Formats: sequence, C-alpha cells, structure tokens
Amino acid sequence: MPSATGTWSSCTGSGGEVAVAAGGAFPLRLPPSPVMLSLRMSSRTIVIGDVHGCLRELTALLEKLRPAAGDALWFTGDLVNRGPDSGGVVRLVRSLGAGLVKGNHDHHHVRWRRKLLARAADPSRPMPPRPSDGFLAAHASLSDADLAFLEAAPDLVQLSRAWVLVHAGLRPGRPLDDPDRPRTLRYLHRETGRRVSLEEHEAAPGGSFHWSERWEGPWRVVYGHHALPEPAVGPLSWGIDTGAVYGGRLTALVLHQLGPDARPELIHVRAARAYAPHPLFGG
Ligand SMILES: [Mn+2]
Repeated sequence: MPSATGTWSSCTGSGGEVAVAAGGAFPLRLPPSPVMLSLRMSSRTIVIGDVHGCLRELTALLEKLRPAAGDALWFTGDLVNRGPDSGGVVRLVRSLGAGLVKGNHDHHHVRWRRKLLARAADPSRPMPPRPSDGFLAAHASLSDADLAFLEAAPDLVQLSRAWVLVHAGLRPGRPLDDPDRPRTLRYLHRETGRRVSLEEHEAAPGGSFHWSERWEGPWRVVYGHHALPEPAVGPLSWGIDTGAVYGGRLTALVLHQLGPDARPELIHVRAARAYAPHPLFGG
C-alpha cells in the first residue's frame, strides 16, 4: 500500500478488511534537526472524496492542495465509473503513493475481472451477464496493476485512534472489525437497525434514517458514497462526496493533526461539467 502514508498492518477478518496506519499517519524517518521537525509538524492527512473518473477535477484539486512529502493522502473510494477517465484516475492515485478504501464501484471491477478469469479457465461456465457499455469502457481503461491496486484496498482504514475512513458508513454500536460491514451503507431501519437497501439516487425510504444521524462515535468517521451538494458534517462524521461527477464539486478534507479535537478543513474544486445525471445536481 501507500509509501507516503507510512507503515501498515492489515488484517482480514471473516468479512471486511481493516487496515491500520501505524503510529499515526507516517513513521519518524526525518533527522532530528529543528527545521525538519517543524516540517513534520506541518504535515497533513488529506482525504479526497469520490472521484468517479474525474481526472481533470482531481488534477485541479491536487494543484490546490499541493501535497508535500510527509503528507498522507487518502481516497474515500469509487475512483472509477461514470466519469471520463477511470484508468487515468487510478494511475494518478497510484503514482501519488496514496491509499484508498474500496468503494462499491471499485469492487465491481475486481469482481468482473474475477468472473472473466474464471470463465477463461473453465469455458463450460456460463458467461456472466454483460455489464453496461460505460462499465466495460472503464474496465478496459484499467491495467492489471490498476485492478490489483483496487483489489488490495481495505474496506476501512483507522487513521489514528480517533479517526476512521470508510467508503459509505458504519453501523452505530458495532465494532470496527464488524464482519457484516456493508460497502454501500446509507440508511438503517428505525426499529431493527438493519441496513435498508435502496436503488441509486433514491431518497431515504420511509422508516429509515441515515447512519450518521445516530453515530455517537467513539471514532470520527470520514466517508463518501452518498453524493450531496454540500459536505455532510455531523458531530462525529464528515461525508465528503460532493458529486464531482454530477457537476458538483470534488472535496478534500484536511486534518492538521489526528487527535479527537482535530478540526478538519474542507477544500473544493468545482467540476468542469456534469458527466452523469443526478436529481440533486440538476441532472
Ligand atoms: Mn459508492
């Protein structure tokens, strides 16, 4: 995984994978001179929301952020699909040494690749149902190394004792290594607390609530997946999918420290245009 983000330990439970960025975000590698120490103290943890193939917007946001050596750079997942250049985005993210939590769109490409390989190894298997042309075009833009990078991405990253990164959400009251952690969590049933499934772009189904409404910690959670025109800032949660691919904005959350009282800064760039329709973004 990422070189810029320090040493890693990663464990796979019976379900979702959890990665731990050891010792905060990066190891102490710098010589103990006052200048270098002050550089280290100014390093940041930067999390960028769902890019969905928007290479131009990602490039513009990186120009604004100017990540430096020592900054840890992360992505909330869904690097691919819907936008113009999925492969270009994954290669840029890889070249930056950035880390990623796996989004459902990233996962679909890993799964499709597995199906194709299984079918090639055993032609007696039925052909899997053909995905959309857009998906197949995005898939063709991904190299084996890009797919391996997506496949290796964990479902959850613990940035520090206080801060956690996931693609979609966490169920209140469940442990971080919950084997039953859904990659597309949005709404929970009011009585049972179980996940309410929904089609893309549907409003909250009756009798449900967004997971972040009842999120009481103890972790501060940064997430994407749920596109809204403005970042969804709760007491202990920060939703930063601001719909770049729908003509909204690409958002970065910047942390200058990783303690429980850290105050994130939100930095945006506006999308050049809408690449896909979405009712909340006038599409
Ligand atoms: Mn998603």
